[in-house]
Amino acid sequence: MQNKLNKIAKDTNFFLKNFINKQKKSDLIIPMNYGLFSGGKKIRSKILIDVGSIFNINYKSLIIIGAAVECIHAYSLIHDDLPCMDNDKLRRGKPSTHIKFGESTAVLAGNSLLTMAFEILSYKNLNLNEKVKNSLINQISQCSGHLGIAGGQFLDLDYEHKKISKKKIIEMEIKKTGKLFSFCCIAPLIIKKKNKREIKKFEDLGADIGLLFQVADDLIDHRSSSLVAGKKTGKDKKKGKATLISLLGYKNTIKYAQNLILKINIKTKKYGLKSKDLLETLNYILNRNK
Ligand code: GRG
Repeated sequence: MQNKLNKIAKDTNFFLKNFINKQKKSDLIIPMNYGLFSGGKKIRSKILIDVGSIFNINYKSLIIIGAAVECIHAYSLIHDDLPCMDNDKLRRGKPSTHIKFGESTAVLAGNSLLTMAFEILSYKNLNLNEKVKNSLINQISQCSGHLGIAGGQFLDLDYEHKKISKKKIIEMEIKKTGKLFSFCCIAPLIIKKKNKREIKKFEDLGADIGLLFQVADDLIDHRSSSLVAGKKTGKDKKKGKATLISLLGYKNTIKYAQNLILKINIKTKKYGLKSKDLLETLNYILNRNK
């Protein structure tokens, strides 16, 4: 599994470096590169490639679409660490972007990575027809905006130090984290021009995977050390974050995550051997330590 992630990271970074190098230079390139290339597991790209392989999508196209996703993900991490959000000084074992370059630069580097995602999806070398590209841009925009990542982040901050129901915590985690996974799960079906019903099934699958990912992230915050995780741990409790652990307790949250994997396994059963890579990624997500 680690070899597969390393290959995806290498191919994605190769594409992104070339893409950025072809553009005119600016002072924001260094902080943007810092946020993009300071590590990162590339799990979202892996899910995109796993689902893409079920639908026989060309690897190069998936790497380019994944690069756009990684730009949005890097942007979300840069902004998440800002003092007005989660105020974290450490990310991927290194100083957060605003610690290294200052707050205003971090905000602008983040914004530039968001718009770069749209540039990548409309890139002429992405060998897809214009209608499909348009649809991908439309979907990734919806997943990132007020009904997706940004909206989920708002709820995450709003729920601090409040008693929040399980339903609302799940809804917040699906928006904050699940929506980008949903995009990764539906992009291959958009390319294959599948019908709305099938796309909805994969959107829901992505929400389950994203929820699993966020629950695993919360478990890491609860049990792991900063040295291993590469970011400050134990902070959810200190900040009064509304998580499933704060509501259900550690052991019940592990059970909840295991049930989620079972649910996803049932949903992907019909794809047989073709879903083997995806299932391998899910087990990695739950058992990772960073
Ligand atoms: C990005 C549209 C947009 C809005 C900004 C700040 C913000 C609003 C949203 C924050 C969303 C966020 C940080 C969610 C947490 C998701 C999460 C668990 C991130 C960690 O992902 P990993 O472990 O990171 O894949 P690596 O370092 O491996 O890339």
